[in-house]
Amino acid sequence: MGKNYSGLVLNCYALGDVNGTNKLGGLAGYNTGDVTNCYPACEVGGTSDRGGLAGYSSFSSVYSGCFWDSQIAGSISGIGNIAPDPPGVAGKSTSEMMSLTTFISAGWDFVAEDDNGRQDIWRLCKDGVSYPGLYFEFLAADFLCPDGVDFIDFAFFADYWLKEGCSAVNDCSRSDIDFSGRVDESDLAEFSDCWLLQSSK
Ligand SMILES: [Ca+2]
Ligand SMILES: [Ca+2]
Ligand SMILES: [Ca+2]
Repeated sequence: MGKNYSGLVLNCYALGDVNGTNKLGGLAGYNTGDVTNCYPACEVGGTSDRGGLAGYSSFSSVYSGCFWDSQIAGSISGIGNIAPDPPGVAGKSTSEMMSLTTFISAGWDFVAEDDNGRQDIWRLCKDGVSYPGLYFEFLAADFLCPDGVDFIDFAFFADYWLKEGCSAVNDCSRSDIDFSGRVDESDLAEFSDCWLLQSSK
C-alpha cells in the first residue's frame, strides 16, 4: 500500500520488496488507519521514515496482531516514525514468521483450529517451510493439511457426500465446491480436476 488514510486493513500479507526514499514500509508507506492481523516479509529500502510494517503512521492508528520479518527487513523498527513500536506490532525472526504458534497465539483464525474462529482465513501446514497463506489461495479440493490434494482430502470430501442444504456462507466445510447447495457429482468432478491439475504440475 502507498497510503491508507482511514481504512481498516485486515488479514493480508505482503512479500514484495519496497524501494524508494521516504516513508517506506513493508505493508504501507503511509498509514492513518487501523491494521489487524497482517504481516509483511520483505526488504525495505529508503533513507528516512522506514518501517518493517509502516513507514509513517499516525499515533491514533490501532494495530492488532501485526508482525513483520525483522530478519529480512533489517535493523529498522516496525513503524518508521514511532519508537518504540506501538502495541500490536512485533518484529519476528524468519523462523518465527514461519511458525504457526506465532500467529495462533495472536488470535489469527487458521484452518484446523477453532479457538480463534471457524472462518479459517489463514493456513500454514508445516512450520519452517513457508509464511502463512490465505486459505482461499489453495486449490479448492485441498481441504486439509498436508498441502496438496491427496486421499486425506478425499476422505474429508467423502464425509460430506450427498449432503444437502449447504449455504454460501457455510458451504459444508467447503466440500460443496461449486456452491450449488449440495455435495454431488459436479463437486466430485471439480475435486478430480484439482487432483489432476496438481499431478500434472
Ligand atoms: Ca479456525
Ligand atoms: Ca491436502
Ligand atoms: Ca455442489
